Amino acid sequence: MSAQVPEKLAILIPTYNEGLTIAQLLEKLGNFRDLGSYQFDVLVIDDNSPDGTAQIVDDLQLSWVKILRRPGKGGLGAAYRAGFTQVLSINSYTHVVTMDADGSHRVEDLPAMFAAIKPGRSITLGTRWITGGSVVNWPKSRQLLSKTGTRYAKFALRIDLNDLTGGFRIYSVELLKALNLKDMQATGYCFQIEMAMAADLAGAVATEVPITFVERANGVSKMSKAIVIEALTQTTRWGISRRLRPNADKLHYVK
Ligand SMILES: Nc1nc2c(ncn2[C@@H]2O[C@H](COP(=O)(O)OP(=O)(O)O)[C@@H](O)[C@H]2O)c(=O)[nH]1
Ligand SMILES: [Mg+2]
Repeated sequence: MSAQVPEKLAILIPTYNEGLTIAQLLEKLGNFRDLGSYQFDVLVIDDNSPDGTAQIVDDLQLSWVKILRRPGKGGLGAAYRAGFTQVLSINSYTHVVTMDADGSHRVEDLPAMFAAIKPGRSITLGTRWITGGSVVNWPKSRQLLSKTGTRYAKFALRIDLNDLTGGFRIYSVELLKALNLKDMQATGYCFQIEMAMAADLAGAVATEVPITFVERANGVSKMSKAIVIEALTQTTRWGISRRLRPNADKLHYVK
């Protein structure tokens, strides 16, 4: 299947206390946008960050950047679902990119990801754990957690992908419109696993692109024990439910 050039993209960036990192990322995206090869807008989804992230973004006064202000910290999954709903209500996008605000997902990797997009229902996954992919400055403990998490999800959900917890992705709008986003359950980071599973149930073509993940130089990680426990519990539940009731699962996630 040949690749599809994205016509108009929305880039979603969830933020919680990313005042130290977001301006730098938007500057890089702005330079990339100025090259003119791709048309995109950015939606920052901020959970009322106490460090004033939303105000910092506002003050930059970039016409191509909008902010979705949410009342309080509600988790990554909830933030992304709200972001998807907002960009899908604007009928001009063909693809939606998701990326972290802290610089871990490199703008330099976007062209290769764009080039890999397949037509129709598609998900393009920035992947650390394949040949050509790598991580920089990530503690061994986090590497182990990420690799183990993916391995477990791969086994539990029977999805043959190599980075199920990563958040650097491109979804076709065609795929997102086919999903029951409002019926998704994940609050935290296991949202990434749930979306990969839903894409699989919707018959999406999945393409893995090797990326270099660079650990943040500023700000702090929002990863927590609660997020890990939710991921473990939910993945186990989804795995059991996929085995016991595969059709019910499909009806739950796919319109
Ligand atoms: N809006 C919103 N963003 C979040 C929340 N939790 C994490 N994020 C964002 O999700 C991205 C990944 O979080 P990060 O702390 O870097 O996680 P790590 O890379 O796994 O250590 C960053 O852009 C965070 O600001 C949340 O509850 N709400
Ligand atoms: Mg990070």
